Amino acid sequence: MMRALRKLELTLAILKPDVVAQPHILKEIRSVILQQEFLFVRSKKLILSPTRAKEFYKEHDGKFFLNRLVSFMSSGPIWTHILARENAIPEWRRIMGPTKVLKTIHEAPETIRGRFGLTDTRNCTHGSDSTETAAREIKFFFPEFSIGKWHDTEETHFFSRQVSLDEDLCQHVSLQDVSDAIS
Ligand code: IDP
Ligand code: MG
Repeated sequence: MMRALRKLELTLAILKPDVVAQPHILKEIRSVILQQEFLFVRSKKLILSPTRAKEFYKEHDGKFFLNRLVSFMSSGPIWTHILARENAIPEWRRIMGPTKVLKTIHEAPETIRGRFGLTDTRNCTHGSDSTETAAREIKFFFPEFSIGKWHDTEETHFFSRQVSLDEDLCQHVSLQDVSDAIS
């Protein structure tokens, strides 16, 4: 019943170590995210252990690139974001561009990976590829977060854009909460 009322979709985005190591690129990608009308629901900066990175990418078990992917993903800090938007899942992947940077540089140079990607491994960003994946990946990084509860309580403020960006947290907060905190 509640599902049909949902207007915004949530997705899990990761800004990978190549991006976080370059503050001006991090800033530029954040501004693309905002220009494209995504809202930051929750954000965390962290370092993945190799074990956690392997768990996150378990669908790629056995692939030739898994080892280098796991060592890259655990090589430095990453930012993880829960992003909200209409059609957030396909839209975030569209803005990221295709996976293989060495092709994407030529075929979709305007995308994030086309602009800033370094190699097929160091390709800037991650985005969930389906509703089920998004739910699993959000839970992986934000176990305390409830997607259902967010839709029931916070979505309405985000949908009507009654939110403001807390730049330090990299999180949009409901204007209601801000005025409650001030009064
Ligand atoms: P996605 O990130 O676009 O969803 P996946 O196929 O799920 O792409 O692959 C996960 C990650 O593994 C990619 O983002 C990239 O970092 C890495 N990867 C995928 N294919 C290759 C490859 O052919 N060579 C090196 N790294 C790869
Ligand atoms: Mg993938």
